[in-house]
Amino acid sequence: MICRKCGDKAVINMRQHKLALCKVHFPKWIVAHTERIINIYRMFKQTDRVLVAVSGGKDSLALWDILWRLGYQSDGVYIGLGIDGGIDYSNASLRLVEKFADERGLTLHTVNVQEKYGQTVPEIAHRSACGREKPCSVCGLTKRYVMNLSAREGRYDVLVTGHNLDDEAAVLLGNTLNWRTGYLHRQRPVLETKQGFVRKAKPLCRFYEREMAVYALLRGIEYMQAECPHAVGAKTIYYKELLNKLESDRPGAKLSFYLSFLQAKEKGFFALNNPVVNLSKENGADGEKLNICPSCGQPTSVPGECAFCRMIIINKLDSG
Ligand code: Q46
Ligand code: ZN
Ligand code: ZN
Repeated sequence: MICRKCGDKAVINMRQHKLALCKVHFPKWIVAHTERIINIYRMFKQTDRVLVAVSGGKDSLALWDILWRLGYQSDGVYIGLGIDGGIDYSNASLRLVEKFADERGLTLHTVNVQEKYGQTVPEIAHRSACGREKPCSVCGLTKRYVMNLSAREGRYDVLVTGHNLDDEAAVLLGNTLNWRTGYLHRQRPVLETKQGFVRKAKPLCRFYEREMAVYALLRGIEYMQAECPHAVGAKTIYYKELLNKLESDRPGAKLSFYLSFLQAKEKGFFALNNPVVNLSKENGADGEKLNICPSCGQPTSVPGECAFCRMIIINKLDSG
């Protein structure tokens, strides 16, 4: 297998694009293709201030590296969730993110959930009914809340995350299997800014996970190889395995599943006249009137304290 651009030995064959590239041309292609994706979906402009949510994993660090190479004004935010799992997961991830930012002279903001809100995410989850078994729903709520707050406080124009095609296709499969039309309506590469919710974008949404792994390797990016200990048994992992089986029989199936979905949305499928659209809370459903949380000033779909503040207040009462 040889590189289509120079004829050298290829390091990757992207069968969905019928494109094999070498160790020099593949990273360059990733950077250029990311810029195309940013422009196709009008995610942000060169003059925008971009905040990258970095976890220490390959995708978010690769994304930050790409944006830095493209010359975007990008800072990072790392959220210390306080997950240990026997491998000091959160602290080890933070060290890798700090090293990455130092090496490139980039600005990193860190938010330690325990220091700021009094408890780690597993501790909050342990006390709240919804998180007794797994802390993931508490974790997701906390991350969305802190990311939005950090982007607003820092006056960033857009918040970007490292979700790749495998992530997006797995979420899409889960939502389709259950016909969660509200979530299908909201699943997009860009969520516009709205009443206190910062604009969000996913510039890696058309890259396969394995492409980002090869990119990180070729760029020498040190990332957290271990999965979060709480990810074991997650439904999205199962959906990813199913999609990988499909992909190995039909190269390109994953990409076409996702892109056909986006095209269908452009044609008006999953449009607003669906009464269950309000099921999706991310950035608030379109047309939904948002309220302001009296405790923290962040937007919320229900009157009174937002879901995050309610969770923290109830936990403090329980532990006090
Ligand atoms: S970090 Fe948090 Fe994930 Fe760990 S606790 Fe679950 S949601 S698995 S992306
Ligand atoms: Zn080449
Ligand atoms: Zn609040």
